[in-house]
Amino acid sequence: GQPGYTPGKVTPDMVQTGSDIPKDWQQPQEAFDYVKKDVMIPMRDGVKLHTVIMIPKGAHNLPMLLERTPYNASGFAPNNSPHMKDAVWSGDTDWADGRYILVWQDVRGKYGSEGDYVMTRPPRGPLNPSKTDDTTDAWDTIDWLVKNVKQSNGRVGMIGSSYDGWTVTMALLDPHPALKVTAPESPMVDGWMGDDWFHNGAFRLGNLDFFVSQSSVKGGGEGIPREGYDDYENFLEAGSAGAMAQANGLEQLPWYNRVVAHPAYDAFWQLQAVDKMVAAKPSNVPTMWLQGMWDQEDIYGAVHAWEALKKAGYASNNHLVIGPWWHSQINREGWNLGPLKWSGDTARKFRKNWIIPFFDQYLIDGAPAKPLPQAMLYDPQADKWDQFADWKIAGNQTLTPIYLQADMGLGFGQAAAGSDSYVSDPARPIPYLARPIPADNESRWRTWLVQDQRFVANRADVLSYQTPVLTKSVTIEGAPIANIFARTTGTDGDFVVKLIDVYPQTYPEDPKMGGYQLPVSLDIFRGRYRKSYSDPSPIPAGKVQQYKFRLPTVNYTFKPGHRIMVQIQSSLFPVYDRNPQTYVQNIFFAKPDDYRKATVSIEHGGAAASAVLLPVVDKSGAGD
Ligand code: PG9
Repeated sequence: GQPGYTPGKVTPDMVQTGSDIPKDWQQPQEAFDYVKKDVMIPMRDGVKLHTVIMIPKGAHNLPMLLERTPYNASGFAPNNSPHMKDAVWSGDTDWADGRYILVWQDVRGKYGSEGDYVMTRPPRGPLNPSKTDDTTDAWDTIDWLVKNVKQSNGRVGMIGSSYDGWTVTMALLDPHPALKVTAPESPMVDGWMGDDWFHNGAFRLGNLDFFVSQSSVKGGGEGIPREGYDDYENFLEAGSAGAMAQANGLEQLPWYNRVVAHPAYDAFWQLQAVDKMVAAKPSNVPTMWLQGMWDQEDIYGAVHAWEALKKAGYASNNHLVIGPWWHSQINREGWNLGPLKWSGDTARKFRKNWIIPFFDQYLIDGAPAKPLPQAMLYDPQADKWDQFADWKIAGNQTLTPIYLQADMGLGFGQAAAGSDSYVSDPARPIPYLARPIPADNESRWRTWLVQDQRFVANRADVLSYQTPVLTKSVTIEGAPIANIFARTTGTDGDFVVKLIDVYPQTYPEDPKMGGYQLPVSLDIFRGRYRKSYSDPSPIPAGKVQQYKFRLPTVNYTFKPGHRIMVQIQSSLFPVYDRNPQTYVQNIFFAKPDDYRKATVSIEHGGAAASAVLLPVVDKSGAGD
């Protein structure tokens, strides 16, 4: 049988009268190779910002790497490990090698920090009457750090991607003398022109989720609940962006209300364009401006800030880097971008071989010099980095038009006048990914810019012009410019232009890529802004108009055996809200009746020779 037992007596040690939680629990620290501190750093107005500091044990005379974030400073060291390398998130592993003190700070009003949160808070001035902004907060933080972190050598570097790249950029407007080097990675620089919120005036619908998750609560919030699995259907049924927002309570959010009150590029946007601000107050801090070539969120910022600084005469301390990456992939693994495979982990190698040595040289005594070329851009077809001693800013390049021609041809020669038409129907917008498009599919969102475009090839409202098979390579270095002449029967309309590399039908190096239509550079333009970004005007129905806009900067070679394609369409949904194609005051609030079909005619040849102006370089000589 089973063993029995003797009924026991209750002794005093069995009884707990107080709390099982001690007043002051101390984790034994012997095994830890670092000390982690949570501090509240006072700003000049008394508001305290929550800051996490990780100091390698026994450290002295070490530099500090600072990241200022709205995304929860504590989350950057999420793992309960006694080893600093394992305790930090993977993007910081390579920095946690005992040579740096790591510092993450919650921006004002988010997570553990006091004060009010304002979305990408504008600098002190007309849009911000207070005495603080992210420039003063960075200054005050660095001042406190160098005075209070005794293990430091008094030097600070700042890094961070996206919003955190924006905070780096704001620090550069009045850098504390201890700030010796920075790397804004995919920084948000101009939210209307081409970073997160809009591209050339077309609103990016996914922001509605961001607005809610970011500004409905102090900590981490949720996005908008979805009715169904396919976001194409969800947004189509909702109607306008404003209708989707209203149905989900966004009018409670001050930032949402400011955005929808300013659909055009008025002073609200002009006065927070960071590229203009850094050029007006250029700093001498050595800076690496970095972004992805297929950056699906902030493809505009780094390159425009860098160009503005080069134009202002500050190219010697400002460097441009464009890697073969999706947004913020620099801090993740970079073996591939969707189907494009690289010969190694391009992100980690770049962090280890370039970013860290670049920082070391300014922050660590005796570190070897690490001169950076003016620009480094990945060459995706050659699968290697190119270095440029003089990367040309837009406007200083020689542009070679590649013209739309009859019979859906494309070529460097002008063609006879003609046009091609399609019916653009807002009730059937062109998807940006093959449907269904689930709201939370991160990997498809990250790779949509390299999506094979054959999924739309057979739509009657997508025009695809292509060259014959190339016999010689065509290399472009810089920003292509779309220069489209078109008529529409509507009074407003969007134009999406895609520059595409069409792979050979058979591609033995990677058979799955046979016939692949790879977007090299693409963007959207909202027709009402064709004459002025700040003063939109209706499109005169039936009259040829010019739509000229810059596409994202690339370093790309179309190889022999490939073709170049230019694709044109009038919607890209639901990345971008639909243009009703009837001129209304504010597209956020377009009514169901405003959405009408329009016949769009794209002109070619003659006086209306639609083209994409390509920054072609002759690579037959040695070159960079
Ligand atoms: N792209 C995001 C963002 C940056 C700046 C403002 C708002 C959003 C990000 O990844 O942080």
